Amino acid sequence: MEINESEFYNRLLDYHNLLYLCHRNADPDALGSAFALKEALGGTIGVIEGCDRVASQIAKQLNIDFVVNPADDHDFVVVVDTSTLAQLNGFQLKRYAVIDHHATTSLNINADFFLHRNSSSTAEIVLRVLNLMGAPIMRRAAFALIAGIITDTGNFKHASADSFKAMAELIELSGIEYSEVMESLSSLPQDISMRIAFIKAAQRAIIERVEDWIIVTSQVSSFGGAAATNLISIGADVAFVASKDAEVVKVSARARKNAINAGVNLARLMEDISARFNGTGGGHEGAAGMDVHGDIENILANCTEYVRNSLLKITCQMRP
Ligand SMILES: [Mn+2]
Repeated sequence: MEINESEFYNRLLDYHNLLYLCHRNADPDALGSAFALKEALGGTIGVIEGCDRVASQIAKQLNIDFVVNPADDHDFVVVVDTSTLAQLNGFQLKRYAVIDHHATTSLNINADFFLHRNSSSTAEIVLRVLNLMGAPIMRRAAFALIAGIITDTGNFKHASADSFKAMAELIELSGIEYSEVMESLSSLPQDISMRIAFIKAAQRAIIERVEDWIIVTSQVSSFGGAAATNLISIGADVAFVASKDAEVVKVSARARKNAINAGVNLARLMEDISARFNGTGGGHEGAAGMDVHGDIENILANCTEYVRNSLLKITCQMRP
């Protein structure tokens, strides 16, 4: 049965031993929504398999307790931010409710009741429930809900007016600085050797400008793929990062979408160049790699030259 926000919490008040169940690899929207509900109504948070990287970081920072693969010994289960049973890895649901924002929610069919809204995040629905309850929203719950909204809207790329309103309200209520949450959601790796690899890749970068395109090559001893992605994020259109592993030269490449649209195809590039340097390579248009043999500078110079030709060919064709 479909119900509204105020009915949702009124019904939940009847149960004592609630389990808020998040989908497998729970994201900040699932975990944050479950946590805010738990703080208001009591109960236990359960996640299937575990949390994703960002949700784990939030849980650690806010001291959120959750049970991985919980036992089915609760009076009632509230399935949070989950649209299909498959996302629960076969968890045996008996009496349960659903709170969710996904377009298709097959779990609703057998639920005792469900609250469904087409919002950009479950966190926004939870905020409305808590407001109607008159429940105080404490700092940790607000932080978790803010994190859920930011991640589910893709840093507000897919945000609605309601997402901004919810954010403004949460910030106002809690006094949390927006930048604090952004900091914890930062994509910067925690691993120090990976951060060093990123900085070294930037420090050793050789920059080649082809008209308005920037091609970057660099070398690190490990984390080449992640370092290439990072070079793209700081401004390269196409990046190649090489690492030498005994006699094998490993090259990882990444390209921005606009470079792909302009004719760069890294999968083909890796196949062609690896054939010249006695190795194998392939992947996707925008992300590829190869294991080859030869002089590392010469290999990278070949990569740059190949991209230059791909880009210039397209540019020439487009001229009248
Ligand atoms: Mn969600």
